[in-house]
Amino acid sequence: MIDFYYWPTPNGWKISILLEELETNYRLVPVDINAGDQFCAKFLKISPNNRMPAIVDATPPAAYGESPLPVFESGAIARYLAHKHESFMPAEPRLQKEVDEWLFWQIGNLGPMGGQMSHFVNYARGDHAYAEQRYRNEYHRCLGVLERRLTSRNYLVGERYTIADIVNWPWVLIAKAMGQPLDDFPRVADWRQRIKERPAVQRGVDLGKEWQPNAPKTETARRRLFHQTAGTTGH
Ligand SMILES: N[C@@H](CCC(=O)N[C@@H](CS)C(=O)NCC(=O)O)C(=O)O
Repeated sequence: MIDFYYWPTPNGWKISILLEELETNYRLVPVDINAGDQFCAKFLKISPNNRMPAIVDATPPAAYGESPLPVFESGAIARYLAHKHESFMPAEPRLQKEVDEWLFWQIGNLGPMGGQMSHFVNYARGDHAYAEQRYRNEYHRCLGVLERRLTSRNYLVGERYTIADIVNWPWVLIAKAMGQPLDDFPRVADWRQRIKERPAVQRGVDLGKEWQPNAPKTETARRRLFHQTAGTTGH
């Protein structure tokens, strides 16, 4: 059984979608990031960067030893689960290398740029025109990178739906809501729609939506989420 530490955000959806695609059993452990759950000592032992998603696999493959296996960072979790289940990861080393490229690209580019854009578009108070434009441009640039990649293929790697698509997709799902219509990126728009139609993807995105996972409402919550330092604590 896998314990899945989760809150319904694009980074959380990467793993809720993958778990649903794998049709594997998991136990959901909500990590309310607006309430400060990510700073609880028990969670920090699993995910030292105070970020979800994370998992603990009580029954890892024998090569990992018998004790429960914690994994943090969505890219590491996706690779671990794909290898464990031998799914959504091609067998060919050359294609595995390409999956890794697009997975690391998401973690280092689309995710952080989209995340900062979301911060300045949705949450920052006051006027931050330079920062907002900077991240809008970077997000737009990243969508252009995806558009070029998808020009001659339906999925990011090898004509098959892999974890490279699964980790990138949630950060494209939210494009329109962040004020970035996909008109400039027709191949990305088609890819987004193709993946959105998968029942497991819909189940993954719906997971926990009844928790009202909206932006922090109190000043304390805003400070905890948006003004973090090494000294920030939870509840
Ligand atoms: N690089 C990390 C990013 C995870 C991340 O940023 N998670 C956010 C929610 S989308 C979070 O847990 N935030 C809690 C906080 O900021 O304290 C991953 O891909 O797993």
